[in-house]
Amino acid sequence: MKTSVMGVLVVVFVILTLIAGCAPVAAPAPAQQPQAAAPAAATTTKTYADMTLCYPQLGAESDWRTANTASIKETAEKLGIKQLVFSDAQQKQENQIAAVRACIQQKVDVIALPPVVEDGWDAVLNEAKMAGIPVIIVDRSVSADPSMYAAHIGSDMVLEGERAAEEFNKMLPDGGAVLELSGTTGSGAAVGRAEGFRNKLNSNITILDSQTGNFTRAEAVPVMQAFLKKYKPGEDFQGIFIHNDDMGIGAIEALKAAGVKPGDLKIVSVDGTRGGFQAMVDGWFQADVECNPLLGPQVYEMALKLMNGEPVERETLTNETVYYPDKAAELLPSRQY
Ligand code: GYE
Repeated sequence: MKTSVMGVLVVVFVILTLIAGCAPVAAPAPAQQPQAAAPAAATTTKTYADMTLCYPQLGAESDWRTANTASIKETAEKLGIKQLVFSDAQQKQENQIAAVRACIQQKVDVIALPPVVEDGWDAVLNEAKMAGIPVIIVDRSVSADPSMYAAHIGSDMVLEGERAAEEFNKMLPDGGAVLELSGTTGSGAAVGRAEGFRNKLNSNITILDSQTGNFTRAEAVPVMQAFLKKYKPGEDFQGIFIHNDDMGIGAIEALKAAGVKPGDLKIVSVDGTRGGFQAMVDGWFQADVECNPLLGPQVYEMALKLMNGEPVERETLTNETVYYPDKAAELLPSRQY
């Protein structure tokens, strides 16, 4: 009898111990309290005086780029923003990525990024997103999903290529062959212009060859020299589509040295810089497709909206035109870049 009472007590003890063991050691964390109403500071409208903007410029490869940098710097001064964090990546994506990371570390308010090439931005855009820093893609495009950045402000590069093609269609109605001196490989500007050019070029005009001059004068010279060794101007090709005015100026140098005269070839370039206008005045370019670098005002306006949590346009394309030699001399003095 004594033993069975003991046995029952042992069983009860074991059961109680088990129940106690199963019980959670710590009480569950209380459900997250709803966030208290935002402090007054967060609802106060931010002004330019509060703004730190990061502009990791891609390089200084062309007059277009110089004008773009000037526009960003001058507009910062004019608006009186708190700080512009500017850097020059010398056309190297790794430098640009490092500059973006430094800006994230510094907790800037907004990053405005002109990407040197289209691919390879996902990781760093994600880092900015995680840090809550909005990114405006400026000038060239990126291939990353649009959910990775706030907006894009820049030119319609495909349209620019299409406009160039239409000029050749007009100038070479009976067909012919053209060379293409293209911009930085993998850049939104070069990819878009090449695509647009092929979209609209008449089927009786062939693209004999296409090589990159990396958007610089210096690199365009040897590329044009190599073209001239391989192909006879006027015979093998009648025209050249050049992705920017700086490369056009480099190409002219090589053409002159080879004895080619202004007007011997049909040349269409892109940008509409003073150098491009001069090349039209001198008879080398038959058309210059405008690409506007003066993006500063739009960039800061959008950055301020983003700082204040206001909605922004996802895609802002610059309104552009085509310039011709007939007006070049008259317009040249008033060109801003
Ligand atoms: O056309 C060229 C520059 O991305 C639109 O880059 C820009 C291009 C411009 O180097 O001159």
